[in-house]
Amino acid sequence: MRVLFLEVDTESEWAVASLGPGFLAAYLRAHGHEAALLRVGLGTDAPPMVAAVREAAPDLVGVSLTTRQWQRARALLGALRRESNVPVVVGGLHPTFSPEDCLAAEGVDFACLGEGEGALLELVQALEAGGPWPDRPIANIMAKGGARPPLRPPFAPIDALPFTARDMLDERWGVAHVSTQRGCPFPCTYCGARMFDQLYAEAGGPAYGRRRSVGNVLEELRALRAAGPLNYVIFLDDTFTIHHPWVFEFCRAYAAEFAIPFSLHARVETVNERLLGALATAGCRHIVYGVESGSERVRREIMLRSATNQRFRDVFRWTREAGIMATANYMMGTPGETLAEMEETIALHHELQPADFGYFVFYPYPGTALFQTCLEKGWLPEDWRERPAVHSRSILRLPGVTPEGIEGIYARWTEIRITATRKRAGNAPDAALREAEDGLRAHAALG
Ligand code: B12
Ligand code: SF4
Repeated sequence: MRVLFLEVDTESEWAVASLGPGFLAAYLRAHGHEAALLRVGLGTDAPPMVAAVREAAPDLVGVSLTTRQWQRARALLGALRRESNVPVVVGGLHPTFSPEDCLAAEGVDFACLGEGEGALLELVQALEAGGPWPDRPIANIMAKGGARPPLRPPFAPIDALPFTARDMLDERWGVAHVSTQRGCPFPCTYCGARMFDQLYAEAGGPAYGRRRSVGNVLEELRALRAAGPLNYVIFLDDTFTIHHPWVFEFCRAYAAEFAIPFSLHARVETVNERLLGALATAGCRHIVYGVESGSERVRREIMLRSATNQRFRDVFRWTREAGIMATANYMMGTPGETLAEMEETIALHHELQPADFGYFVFYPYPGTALFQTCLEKGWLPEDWRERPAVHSRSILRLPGVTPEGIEGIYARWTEIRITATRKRAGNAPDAALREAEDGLRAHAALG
């Protein structure tokens, strides 16, 4: 069977395509099926997208969706259904936690809840055989009008998964995106990623968290180098530094074979000076840390993150001293956070002095604990499903804080970003600087 994955872009700049289909395509191909990618760039309207799908003549269309991608995908899939009856399955974070919403939309036939490899293969096999049949539910696959399906156990052993199908990711410049683990054990209340862990925990089966062996990861990197060029590796794991024995083993083995710089995501509680030193020696050049708030109260009481501000100061200093660039990500407008506490985040940023930073207005992702709070307290507007999931404006009606107040803080961050860019640009000509600043403001407005 031929499966066509649509990548529904929501960003104006180029970004790697979703990782999920990279894994799914590899698994389908290993079982004798065909898979291809169609990227629906921002400039592509429904008619050319529909024409491209028809030309590819798939037997099934698959779409990986975050909440941000869902709105555009819904319009595109509706347009596709008006021209073609090809079955459509959606999967990923958004369909997992909003399957009913997805299935209520025109043009969506199936939603995959949780991990997709085994489920999609079984769906493909059932479609080939003339199904699927209402009396034979496929674990993880919910059909339009159907009941919630049972969950299959997480894929095991994880090393048995075929390596990511690189042609599905649209990678460029010899930069490879590698995933070494699934799941995150932390309880952050705003985070969609950890909800997979909770979903599987509630189902009562084996835990969702798994990590590939160091040997298996290196084997994939060797294959990537052989297919070349391999200039940089981005580890996209939620928290690369969770299990120290694994990280040290990886550093030793990677350093012995590869002289290729790499980056990763970490949490300040999971690193120390020794670990950062080992990562730097192995080639780590960049770590992205979620700081989120400069208020210890907000982190502790609203986000369930207990690290102190001193821990952040120490870790950012150690990272710099190890010769690794640190990026900090900040969030503003979480439910219960005051404007004064949002100011504390700006103050902490000036202390941490990260090499780069990202700033986002809080959006309540379905499935998360904070989404539930917002729903129960009536802070979500009635039409929240119709509003774009962006990170430049708050969609919430929060007590004590106005959307304008949060927008004011967001604008401050944009100015801090512009000042930082100016400082970095040094003697660049005025016109080039103004162009860069306009670009930053436009990007900030998009969120
Ligand atoms: C890598 C990554 C990116 C990459 C690639 C995007 C991607 N979707 O892979 C980039 C850098 C582009 C990115 C950007 C953003 N991201 Co991001 N990203 C991640 C991250 C860290 C890892 C994803 C990953 O590696 N998955 C590995 C694969 C194997 O897992 P998977 O995606 O869940 O796929 C499995 C199943 O879901 C299922 N499945 C997935 N797709 C499909 C499709 C079909 C047809 C089927 C049947 C099954 C299926 O099968 C797969 C294999 O088992 C996740 C966190 C996480 N752990 O999910 C955040 C995450 C997905 N990102 C998130 C966000 C918010 C963003 C941004 C909005 C950030 C920002 N503020 O700018 C942007 C916007 C992206 C967009 N267009 O929507 C949120 C999404 C929350 C939500 N509910 O929507 C997450 C969950 C982070 C979080 N902590 O909350 N991101
Ligand atoms: S550490 Fe990161 S991935 Fe893990 S639950 Fe917190 S925000 Fe999510």
